[in-house]
Amino acid sequence: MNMTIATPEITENGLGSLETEITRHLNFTLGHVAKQATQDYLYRAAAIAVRDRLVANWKATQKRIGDSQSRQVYYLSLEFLIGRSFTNAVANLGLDEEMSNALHQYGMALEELAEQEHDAGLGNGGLGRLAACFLDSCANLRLPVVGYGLRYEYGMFHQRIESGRQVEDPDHWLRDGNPWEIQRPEDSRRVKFYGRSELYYDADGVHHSRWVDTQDVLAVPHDMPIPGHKNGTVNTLRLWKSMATDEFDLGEFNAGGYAESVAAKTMAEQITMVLYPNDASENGKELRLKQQYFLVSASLQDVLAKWVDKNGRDLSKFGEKNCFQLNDTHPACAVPELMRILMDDYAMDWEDAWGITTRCMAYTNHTLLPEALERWSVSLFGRLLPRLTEIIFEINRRFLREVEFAFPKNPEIKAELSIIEEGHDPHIRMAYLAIVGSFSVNGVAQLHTELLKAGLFSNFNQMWPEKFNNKTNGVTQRRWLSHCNPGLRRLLNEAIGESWERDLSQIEALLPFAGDASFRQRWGEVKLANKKRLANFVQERTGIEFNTSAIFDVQVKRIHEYKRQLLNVLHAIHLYDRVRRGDKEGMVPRAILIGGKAAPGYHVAKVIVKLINNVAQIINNDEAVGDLIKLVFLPNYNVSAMEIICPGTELSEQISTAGKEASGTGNMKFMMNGALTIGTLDGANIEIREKAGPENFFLFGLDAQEVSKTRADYQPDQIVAGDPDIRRVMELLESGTFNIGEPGVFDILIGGLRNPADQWLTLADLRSFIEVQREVNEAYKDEENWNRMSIINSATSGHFSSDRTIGQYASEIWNVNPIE
Ligand code: 26Q
Repeated sequence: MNMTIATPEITENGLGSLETEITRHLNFTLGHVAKQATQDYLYRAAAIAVRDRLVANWKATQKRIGDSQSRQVYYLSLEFLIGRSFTNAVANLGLDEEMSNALHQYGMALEELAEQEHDAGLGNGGLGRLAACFLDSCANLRLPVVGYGLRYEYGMFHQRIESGRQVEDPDHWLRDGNPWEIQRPEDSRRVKFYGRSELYYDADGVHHSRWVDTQDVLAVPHDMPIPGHKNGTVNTLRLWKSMATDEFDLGEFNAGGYAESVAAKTMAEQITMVLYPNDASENGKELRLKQQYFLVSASLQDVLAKWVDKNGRDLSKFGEKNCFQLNDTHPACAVPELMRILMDDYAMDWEDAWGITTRCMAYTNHTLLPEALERWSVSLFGRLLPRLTEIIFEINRRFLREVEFAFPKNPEIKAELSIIEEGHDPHIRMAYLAIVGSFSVNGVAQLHTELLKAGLFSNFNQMWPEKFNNKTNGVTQRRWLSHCNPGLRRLLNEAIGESWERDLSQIEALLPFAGDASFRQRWGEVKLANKKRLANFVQERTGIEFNTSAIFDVQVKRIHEYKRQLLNVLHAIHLYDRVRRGDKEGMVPRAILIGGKAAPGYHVAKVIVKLINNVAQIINNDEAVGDLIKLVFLPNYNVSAMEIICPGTELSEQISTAGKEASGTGNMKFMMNGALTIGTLDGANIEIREKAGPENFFLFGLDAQEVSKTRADYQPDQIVAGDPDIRRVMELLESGTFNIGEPGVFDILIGGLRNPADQWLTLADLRSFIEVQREVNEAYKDEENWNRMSIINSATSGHFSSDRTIGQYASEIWNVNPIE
């Protein structure tokens, strides 16, 4: 190894060159012999060296924000699906070259070292990744936004496939330490649980409530730096870890002996132990509610304590100077919790407290599935959070008076709109609580917002139309184009300059190049290189070889019935059936990739995973098929996998039942990287098609209105009987071709497809899907035109940058400006 260690040169921030600093951290911080550094130690030393560079900017950013009189924003989320941080930080600091050179001294390439980092998988899917993209954009736009979340010891589970079935393993991502976090015990907060609420009179004879006999848990913050792109800004993501208080063992837990009471601390420490892996259904577990309240209470106390440090106990301007964005209803306890703190800890009266609360809370909804709306049983809630429950009942009492006034002729509406769903086991409707307590309620794509206003929340929209607004999602082009697709980045920079990295609307300048034959060819070469990279990745993970001249046809997302991975499999079976019948004239080879995790308790989703694997097994091993069709289920789809997948994808499958996918964000990542979309008129697909132009988008299936109408009289058996292609697909499925020796394993899926009450109308869209897939096949043969369409998709993706989305949150909801 070439070990010329540079002479220590001190830069203006007091740090030596990266090379010097890496060596120093290897020797002193990590106590290692630098010359024998393993990849793992080298990664850690390099990461700490980068973190040191961030710290100066981090402090300066905090100071600038503190000195400004700006409103501050807090993004409250149970999930931040960050992925890796190393390359992101290096690129944002403009250190790529210096880092590459420094690592070269150790015989290591930057990309290779970056592989050492474990993904921070602190989220399920779209909602969690959106939070991470938003933080990136806030830092890029220099906005005073802090993320608040939980520091789960175990993130999203690791998925393995065994005999075609999903197996979950815990993800202990912190095992080797986390170089990106700084623990700040001095900012710890105390969070109360259980106990009871009691009334008392103060010295002036005024009565108040207080929450007593509680079991308290400590919240210890761990801060992660969120760097902006070459702009000196470093914002903060503050993640709370739960710890037992010192007196914890003195409570009711010391009935046993000393050792038993120390061991009882685990109750407190469990709160942030693990991320719940459900992404679309409420589960009503007490631990989940503890997590939600723990996040909310610690974060609100944190903000208030800092306010009091700076401004004293005058809270009259608190509402005007602070804003909390609630990422779905998961942190909706923030509404009653802020009321509690203002009234019980700061002796404010109800009206003033309510005025402040409703000035600073804003709620984002991410779902159209009624079964996914969070509800908590009043009895569970009341036991865990008695004082909050009282406050929620009072919020509801006052709200229902307003309802009565707004709808005098409709007495039933009170029960419909009540925050408390009555019945023998009453429940709290968290979405209603969030709407009543917020000044803004937004959906995440145009269609989604319209459907919310007309459907789930129509009565609220009638009462308060001014609250409702749309913020179509976006993704950060810095991770999802610049970082993950260096080949395309270089081509773009050469053609149109670098400004798109900070402002994606500039990518429109690419449009004229769609007409340039030599550019199209280079575009195609970059795509081919990315397909090779993806094919290698697939081969390493699954052993299956993709033919790089095949259409790379990809569907990666959580497994859910409404996302219709099943429809995709039915199409694969149809292609297989055609090949077996010898009907393969003009068929272009296809490499179909499907990936995603099923919630461990979601039985049907797990059977879908099994079906994909079994069908793949048959198709991939049939000699008659050869290279014409390959089908792969890619295990453990996550952020880092997507960074390899989306640059190599040519066809992006966005095939949900119309009216069910709130937005989708994978669709945007694929578009930026030049994939064409095959999709329904659902979520942000509609806006993608509008921007790209209908001629550059493969549309199929029923729209949301037609879906509603079709449900009334849906007869899937007739569809099967009347369509020979579909009949053969169902025959293959029903004859057990894909489950030899495993009788009945797919009955639940077959029964669903043939059920007139099938919510997802899979067979209703299959014919149209097959037709449009044929158009894809034909279009792909015209390589020039395919590349032209691909360029147009990238060139018109500017709207789907999270910078645009965050710009709209800042001006239309938060009322904040960049800190200069
Ligand atoms: C709720 C209660 C208990 C346990 C877990 C949950 C839970 C956790 C995560 C419920 C839902 C989620 C995640 C939802 C989600 O990711 N929704 C997606 O949000 C994206 C960003 O807005 C949209 O693009 C997708 O359309 C939407 O499905």
